[in-house]
Amino acid sequence: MAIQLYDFWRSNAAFRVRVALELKRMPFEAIEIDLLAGRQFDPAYAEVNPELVVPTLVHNGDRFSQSLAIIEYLDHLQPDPRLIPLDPRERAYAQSLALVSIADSHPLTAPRVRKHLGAAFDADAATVEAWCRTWTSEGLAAYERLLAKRPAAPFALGAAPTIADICIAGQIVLAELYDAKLTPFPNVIALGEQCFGLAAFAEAHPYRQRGYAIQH
Ligand SMILES: N[C@@H](CCC(=O)N[C@@H](CS)C(=O)NCC(=O)O)C(=O)O
Repeated sequence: MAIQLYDFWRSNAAFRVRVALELKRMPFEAIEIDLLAGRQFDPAYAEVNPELVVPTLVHNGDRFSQSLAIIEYLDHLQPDPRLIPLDPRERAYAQSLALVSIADSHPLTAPRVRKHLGAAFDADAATVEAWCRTWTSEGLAAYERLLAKRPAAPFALGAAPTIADICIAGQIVLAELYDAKLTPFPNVIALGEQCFGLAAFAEAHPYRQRGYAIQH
């Protein structure tokens, strides 16, 4: 089963897919698209993903984008462990947690947004960092309130990690990248310890990627 992943060490959306592939023990070839160097705008990559973002997953010649859709496809290919539950209520809950980061918080800190803040509003690097810290912290605060309502046991939906944990772990990674404080969010910290205690999460962390080692 040949899988390629257009990937970048710093990409939070790619992190989600890396964790899913690791949890499912599905080998893949990573192809780096250096977002910091603007390689997502290369015409060759526009052919691969017309949205000009990573990740893109290629399986047997078919291309898939959007981390949530990719993970649903991986659940179809390799249902064990399932990352998006089949039970309708649990499925809705898992996806509602996932979308706090995927749809509401993380997009506000994407490279295209950071670039636009500088180009259109003269925001300097420190202002852009502060912007990213604010929206990352807002996402973490939402997760903290949600986890207080339904405590993790030990993962968000129970015994095993799902898409919800992947996205909350991704939000923790964003906090590291933007130096956002985690201390106000004890439920998030506890869940993060469970997640990054697993090799699949630890291996997928941005700082463990080859591209990070090369650029630092
Ligand atoms: N909702 C998308 C997010 C895709 C996305 O925005 N990816 C970022 C990296 S995390 C990207 O490639 N951004 C390029 C840019 O903003 O120019 C997903 O979950 O896959």
